[in-house]
Amino acid sequence: MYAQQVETGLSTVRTTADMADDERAFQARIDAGVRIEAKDWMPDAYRKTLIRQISQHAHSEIVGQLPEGNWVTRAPTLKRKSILLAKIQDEAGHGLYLYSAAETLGVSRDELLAALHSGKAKYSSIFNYPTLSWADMGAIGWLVDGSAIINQIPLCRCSYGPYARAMVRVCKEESFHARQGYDIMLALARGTAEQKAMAQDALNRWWWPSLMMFGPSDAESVNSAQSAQWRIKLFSNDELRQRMVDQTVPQAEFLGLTVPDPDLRFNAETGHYEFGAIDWAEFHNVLKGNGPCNRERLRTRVQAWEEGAWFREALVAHADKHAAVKEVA
Ligand code: BYC
Repeated sequence: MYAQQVETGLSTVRTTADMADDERAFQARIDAGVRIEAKDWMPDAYRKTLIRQISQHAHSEIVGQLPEGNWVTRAPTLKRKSILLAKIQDEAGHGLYLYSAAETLGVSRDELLAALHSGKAKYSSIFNYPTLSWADMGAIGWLVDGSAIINQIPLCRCSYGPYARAMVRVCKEESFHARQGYDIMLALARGTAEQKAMAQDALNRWWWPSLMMFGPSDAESVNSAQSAQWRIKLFSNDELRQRMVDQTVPQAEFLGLTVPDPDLRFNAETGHYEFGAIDWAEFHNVLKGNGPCNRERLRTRVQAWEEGAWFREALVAHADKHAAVKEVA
C-alpha cells in the first residue's frame, strides 16, 4: 500500500540498475532488514537525510520545552507541577539522545545548534503555537505527544541503529506524557462548566496543528519516497495522520468534547474516520517563520544559550583540569 502511495510523491528513487556496486550492496542490506551502524559504509545522501531528520527531531524536543515551560509556575497543584516538570525534563533528555545519535553521523553538536540558533534549521511546526490556558498542557500531552508516539513507534524499527535505539526509550517516556495529558483533559472535562469549556477551547486550537505535525500530504512530501526506500520511513505521512485521527476521535468522545471538524465522519466500510481539508497555507506559513510564536521561540532559545555560556565554559574548564591531573598521575 505504501509503495503505491509514494509513487505519487515528488521525490524520485534510484533503481538498483542506477546504483554503483557499494550502493547496491547497501540497499540490499536495508532490504534484508539489516541495521546500519555508524561505522558502516553509507551513501552520502543517506547520511545527509538522517542528519536532517534527526537534528530537526532533536531541535523539536528542545524547543518543545518552551510552550509547556510557560505553565510550570502556574500549575494548579503541587502534583501537577511536579509531573509537568518531569515531562519537560524528559524532553530535554530526548533532545540529548537525538543530538548524540546525529553526532554518530559525523556532524558536531555545535554545528547543529548554530543552525538552530541562526533560524536555518527546522523544528516541528507545532511548537510555534501559544499556550494560553492550563488546558493547553492537557491538549499538548494528549494530542502532541500522542501524535509523536504514532510517528515514533515505527522509527524504533528504522534502518539506522543509533536512531532506532534512541527511539525505544523516547517512546516509553512519550507514553507517560500522553497519559498525563489525557488525565488533565479528563479532570477538566469532568469539572465545572468553565473547566470543560477550557478543555474544549484547547482542543479547538490544537487539533488542526496536531494533524499538520505529520508533515505534508503524501502527494506533496518531497522526501518520503527516498526515505521509504531506505527504511527511515516505514509509513507515509498520510497513513500516520489517519492513524492519529482514528485513535483520537473516540478519546475525544469519551471526554465529551467535540473535534472541531464539521466534515468528520466514520466510514463503516473502510473502518476509518474521514476528515476535513487541512489548511496547508497555515502550515507553510509556520514553516516560513511566520507562525504565532516562531520569533519568540527562537529568541528565547538563543537567549538561554547565551546565558548558559558561563556554565558550559565551567564544564569544559573542569574537564580540562581533570584531564591534566590524570596526565600528571
Ligand atoms: N514541522 O518531505 P517531508 C516532538 C518539513 S514531536 C516542520 O514529508 P520528511 C515532541 C520537512 O522537514 C515533533 N517542518 O519531510 C512532542 C521537509 O523540509 P526539509 C518532532 C516539517 O522529513 C511533544 C518538508 O517539510 N518529531 O518532538 O520526510 C513534546 C517536506 O516534508 C513538518 C520528529 O521530528 C513539521 N510538522 O517527513 C516535545 C519525528 N513536517 O527538511 C517534543 C521525526 C514536515 O526538506 N521526523 N516538515 O527542508 C519525521 O518523521 C519526519 O521528518 C516528518 C517529515 C514526518 C516530520
